[in-house]
Amino acid sequence: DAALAAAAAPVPSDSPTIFDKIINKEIPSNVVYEDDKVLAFRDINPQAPTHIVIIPKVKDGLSGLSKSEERHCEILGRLMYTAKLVAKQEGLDDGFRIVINDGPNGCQSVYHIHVHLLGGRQMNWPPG
Ligand code: DGP
Repeated sequence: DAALAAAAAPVPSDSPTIFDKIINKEIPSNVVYEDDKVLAFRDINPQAPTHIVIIPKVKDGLSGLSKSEERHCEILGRLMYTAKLVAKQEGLDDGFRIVINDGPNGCQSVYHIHVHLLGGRQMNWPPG
């Protein structure tokens, strides 16, 4: 029936996510950087002493990096550059790591593109 079909349907990748609520301040977050294009806030489940999530305020189809198109190059660069700004702001002068998880194999859980900024401890390679 219709309800069952709806339940079984895959979530459209451009559906709103929890990050829209964070952008709209409908749910609180610990914002460390914000401008007209991007928002950076502390991860709710930190994997390092510093763990910040950096997102575009407008998703524009970017549920994940795998959905990016050439028009997204500017915002993708902005996300990277913001990681550098926030790393400096957080005093990560001995280095840091940025991560973009994509899709099920990448362990992506929120389908609104985001860059993880991790620092404050020695990172390992290869990552898990
Ligand atoms: P990923 O697994 O790459 O999709 O990362 C999503 C991250 O978002 C994950 O590390 C936890 C974080 N996160 C999810 N929900 C919330 C939230 O409501 N608040 C904050 N601050 N972080 C969240």
